[in-house]
Order: sequence, then structure tokens, then C-alpha cells
Amino acid sequence: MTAATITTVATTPFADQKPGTSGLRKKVPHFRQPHYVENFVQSIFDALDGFAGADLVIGGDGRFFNRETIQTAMKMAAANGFGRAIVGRGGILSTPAASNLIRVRGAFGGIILSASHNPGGPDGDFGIKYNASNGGPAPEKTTDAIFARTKSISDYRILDAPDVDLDAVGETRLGDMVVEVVDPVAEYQALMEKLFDFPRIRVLFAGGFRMTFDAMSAVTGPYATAILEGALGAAPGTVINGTPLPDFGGHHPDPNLVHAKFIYDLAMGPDAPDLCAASDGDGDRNLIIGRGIFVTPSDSLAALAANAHLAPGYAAGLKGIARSMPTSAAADRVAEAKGLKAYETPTGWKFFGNLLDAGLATICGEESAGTGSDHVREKDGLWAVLLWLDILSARKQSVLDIMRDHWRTYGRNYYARHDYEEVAAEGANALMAGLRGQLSTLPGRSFGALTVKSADDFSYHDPVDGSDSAHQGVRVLFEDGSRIVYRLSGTGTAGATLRVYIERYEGDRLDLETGEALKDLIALSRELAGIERHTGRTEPSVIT
Ligand code: G16
Repeated sequence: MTAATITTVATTPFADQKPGTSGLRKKVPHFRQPHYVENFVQSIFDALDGFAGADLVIGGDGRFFNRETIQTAMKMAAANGFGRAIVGRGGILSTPAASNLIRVRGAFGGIILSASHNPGGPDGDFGIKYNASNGGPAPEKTTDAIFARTKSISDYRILDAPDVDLDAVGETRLGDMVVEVVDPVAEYQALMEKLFDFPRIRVLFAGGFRMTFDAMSAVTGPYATAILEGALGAAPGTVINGTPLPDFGGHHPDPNLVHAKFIYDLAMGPDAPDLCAASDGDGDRNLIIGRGIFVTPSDSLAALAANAHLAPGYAAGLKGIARSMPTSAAADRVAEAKGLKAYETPTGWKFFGNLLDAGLATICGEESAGTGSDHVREKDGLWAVLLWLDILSARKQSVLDIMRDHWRTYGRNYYARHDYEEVAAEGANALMAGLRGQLSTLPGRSFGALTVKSADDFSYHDPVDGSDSAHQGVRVLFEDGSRIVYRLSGTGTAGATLRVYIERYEGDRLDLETGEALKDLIALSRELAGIERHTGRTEPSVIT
């Protein structure tokens, strides 16, 4: 038992603690300002009710400042009256594993420390978010209450106690609160074994199937090594960059074609493995590249939804399919063909939570490399890889053949996302305002072969709790079903990031090069919004 006293510390509000798309994300030096972390954590607790004596899951992706913040959060949880903190060994919990732990342990909620795919290190990014008892990111009404509290906070409570050893599994005490350090992988692996046909996937690997999984020196390494190389018998060395590092080895742990170029090149090279995959900083995103074929996240969602019944966990079929608005409509075609309901939500995994809780949807996905299901309430990188493996082992076909077959059945949604990163916020805001100002004038206008059918600023009415979310992105929809969508990222930490999503559906022309298929739409996306005029950029920084 650690002797400990509760201290109440006077503080003043910070004006910039508004949670973004997924929690509060800032640079590490910003978080290291005196009281910055404490103010936000206390504001989370102040926005919640009824947690006296309850369990709180705490963990993060191992990035720089993770361990210090976990100690702070635990001492504050103890001082605020939580009964038990459940913490991953070494402070490690992937975001989906944390979501699972909240659910299986019936915890009140969880604090997840991550800035996802953003770089780490002393000058890198950090983040704090709160997940509710369903295991999912707090809904807007909670994040609004947290933000409101950050603006009026005048003190916080913290236990004056020595740090807890995070590296030994077992129980200890922090004042009146129990601290339980758990193996971060065990519960998650048990869940995966229930959902997927591990013996069948083992046969696939035993038959010579080769795979490379790039954990990007981030949190998924221990999970992927235990499951792929351990339980499933993939060859040693299948998992690369498998040790989580505080600075991700100096890399940007974003599994896209720029930052995971190594595995893209591998998959396109002469000795390509059958499957290349990667996950991000906190393990919730995924990248899937078969031999000779990059599967866009939107196509991956559609293919997984179309084939999920082949995995034991989904053998009973799906209840519905949900996608975020900027995600391509490929998944909608699967839903339509299978007679399932399709949902279109704003960007942000939190919007899927109600649909999953209410049993309206089983599989969800986003263009931003997130796919998941009702097994947890976060997107789940390794889950997506395992579902692909299960499907590959059931169909005994290559990724390329499965995708070709998919397009023949459903048609193909050519799709690209253009990111203009770290542009000046004023220019980005002016660009969006300019687009919003044009909305009423666009319908009926023609640009070359393209005629605008409708244009709007997307708003969402949640069918479960009745809440409304407006201004979720500008959509320009064309007569032929093509689309251009514009929105500003809610996860960046420097300047603004403009995202432009471009899509065209083709029923027959299935083998075009994406850039070629979208050429006129890409040019129009720049002209309509005045991208160069507002941002000074002539080309995007990242294309996926
Ligand atoms: C978060 C959200 C996702 C969202 C993504 C990108 O993911 O959970 O729903 O699609 O951000 O958001 P934005 O386009 O606003 O940058 P993560 O992986 O960063 O937690």
C-alpha cells in the first residue's frame, strides 16, 4: 500500500483544449506545459458522472510522453475516486485492444494516449482521448462537455505518491485505488481467436503463403508477432519493425503509400509476398497490398463486407454496413446487392458507435485506412488483416483475383484522396467558406463532360440518439455518380490540412489506372475550390 495524500492544485484554463476528430492532439512540448495534461484529464473526469469505485482502462501507443502521462492519469484517477486502473504492461495498449479491455472488463471507460498516425518523439505529436463504457470514443455530447469544462476549470485533484511500476504484470495500490498491470495482448488475441478460423489460416501459412506486416515501430508489433508468427505460424521475420519505439524510429507511423512505401515497393517487386500489410501508431488503421495490387481502404471495406461471412465470427451474415461520408460508395453496392442497410456518417469513428451498439451495422470503414466491426468500438488494423487472411484461406485465391472478381460483380469505384498538409489555416478556412458560398450556384452547371447534380455541406442525423451534426464536409455530386468532397482534417497539429476526395464509378471499365480514370475530376477539384489561390499549392502532399 502506497501512503498517499490527495492534493488539490489551483490552475487556470487553457483556451485550446477542444477535442478534435479523435481527442485532443497537440505537439509534445505543448502538452508538457505545466498543468496542461492535468487540466484536460480533470476536465474529462468532471464531465463524467457516477464513476466512484469503478474501473478505468488506461494505455497508449508507447510514444514519447506515454509513460509520464499514464502516471499522471493514474494518480488523478485515484484522487478522483476510481476504484481500479487497468493498465497495459509498459503503458502499452493498442487502441482496439483498449476498446476490447473496456468491454470485457465492464470498465466505466478508458483513457487512450495516442496521436495515432502522427509522428512521435520529444517534438512529435501526442494525444489524449476518452472512451466510454461501450469501448468507443466519447460521443460529441461528452467531448463538448469536456471542452466546456476546460474553459472554466480552476483546480484539479492528484495523489501525491511515487510512480507505479508499469513493467510487472500484477496488482498494486495507489492510495485507495487498485492498479492492475495486464498483458496488453492476451485479451485481444483471445477475441481474434473467436472471430477467425485460426486452424485454417495456419494451414495457409504452412502451405507456403508469405506475408510481410510492417508494424512501423509502433504499438501493433507485440500483437502482430504473437498472433501472426506465434499463433498462426507465419515465418519468423513476417513482422518487421515489430518493437514499439517512443519516436517510431524517426518514422511517420502512417500506413499510406508515402510512409509505408517500403512495403508498397515490396508488394510490387519481383519477389513480392502474397500479402503486405501495415498498421499505424496506435494500431487502429490498416494498409492492405496484395502481390501487385494496392487495395484502397474503401475497396477493402467493400471486399471485407462482401466476404465476411467466410469467417466464423461473421458466418451469420451482417446486420448492416456503415461508412464515413468521404469513403467511396463501393461498400454501398455490396449492401444493396445483399439487401443490407447502408449508413453514411460523418468522419470520426465515434459516429459508428451508436449504429454498432444498436445492432444496425456489423462492419464499418473509412477511407482513412480504418476498418472494423462490432467486435470492439474502434477501428482495428490487425483485425482487418486477419479478416483478409481468413478470406484468402477460405477462397484460396490471390488478393488480385479477389479484387478483380469483386469489381466484375459490383463495378469499380475509382477513388483517390488528395491531402494538402500543413497549409495556412486562414487560406484553408477561406477556401471552405468560398465553396460553401458557391453551393447554391453549382447544381446544373457543366464542366466539360461533368454536370453538377447537387452540392451541399453534409449533415448527419443519428438514427439512434437523434442528434444532428452539421458542416461535415462539402460535397459536389455529378450526374454520372462522380463526386468531389472537401473537408479540413480534424486530427492535424500544425496549420490546416485540406482533404479532397475524388470518386468515379465505372461499371465496365475495370482496369484503368486510377489517376487516368479521375483526371478531369482532379483538375476540376483544384479549379472549383481555388486550391492554388488559397493555399499556394499546385500539388497535394500525399495522394492515397
Ligand atoms: C481519426 C478518426 C477517424 C478519422 C481520422 C481522420 O482516426 O477516428 O474516424 O477518419 O481520424 O480524420 P481527419 O480526416 O479529420 O484527419 P485516427 O486513426 O487518427 O484516430
